Amino acid sequence: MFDLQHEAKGLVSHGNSACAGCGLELIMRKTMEVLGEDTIIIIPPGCSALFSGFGNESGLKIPGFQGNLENTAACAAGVRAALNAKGNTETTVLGFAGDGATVDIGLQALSGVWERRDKVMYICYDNEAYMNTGIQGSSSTPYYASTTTTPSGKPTGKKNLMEIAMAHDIPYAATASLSNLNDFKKKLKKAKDTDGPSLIHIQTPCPTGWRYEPSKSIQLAKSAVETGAWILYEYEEGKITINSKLKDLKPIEEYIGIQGRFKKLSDDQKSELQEYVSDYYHKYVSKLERMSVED
Ligand SMILES: Cc1ncc(C[n+]2csc(CCOP(=O)(O)OP(=O)(O)O)c2C)c(N)n1
Ligand code: SF4
Ligand SMILES: [Mg+2]
Repeated sequence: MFDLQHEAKGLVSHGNSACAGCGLELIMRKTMEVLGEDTIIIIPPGCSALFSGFGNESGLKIPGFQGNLENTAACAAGVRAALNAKGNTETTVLGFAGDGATVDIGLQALSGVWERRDKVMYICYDNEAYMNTGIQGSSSTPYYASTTTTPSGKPTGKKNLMEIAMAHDIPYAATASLSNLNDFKKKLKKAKDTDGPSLIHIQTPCPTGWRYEPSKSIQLAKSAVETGAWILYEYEEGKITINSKLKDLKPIEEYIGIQGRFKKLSDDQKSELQEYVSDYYHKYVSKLERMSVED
């Protein structure tokens, strides 16, 4: 799957303690491949801290540090301001945070960066729960997914991070999927080159938290897109492009059937989830299309 020669020279260590099959590790490798070594990374606590490291060891060959769960964006803004003061507007400053650190606990700091137009790139890797501390539900956990705090299935849907970014009218925001690495890399490049704040929100299959066989991560990322559970689109200087406009959605069973987090659902609940996902997909895509026509 990888160009091994390139990987050998890569910026991510080959030894790290991510679980087998972890989607996050592949996201980190692709991110570093595109951004390169002139990058400073801010990582909060969470599974991504497996890469910022412990003590004086790090899994990344770039400068960076681990902040707190609530202040990734604020730390990144501070680094940006210091670089700017030294006349360096080129180095990429990257906040790289999980869903809990983004849509729940760090949202206020992120809103500040977006409102001030700080040139900070932000990636939210969304494994749809607080995984590192034991799979607690976050506001990005999807409808009916079981977590340790929603054992019989989350009664509400995901908070829409892209809508929040678009409400701030930031210059570049996009969703991405591990099932399309070329699309992901293209979006990383655009986000890096944006003169102002940029966001990539990427769904992150997590074998441990979603409870599936580790070899199925890419298959799951693909089914999430094909069933309409994860929608690919970009918001670029106010213009919307839908990258996963589908005529027919695949049945949600293809996505949820191999994940333990949905295994307790009754047939009625599965039908309800099917209706919820299809409805959301069609209504949301129509809304995005209306927004792009109005531009
Ligand atoms: C304010 C605060 N609350 C709780 C914690 C404990 N904590 C550390 S990592 C973590 C999980 C973070 O979840 P997420 O951002 O989704 O990243 P993931 O672990 O899923 O990769 C939590 C709750 C903390 N460090 N700070
Ligand atoms: S818990 Fe999930 S996201 Fe965290 S390292 Fe394991 S597979 Fe990756
Ligand atoms: Mg998470």
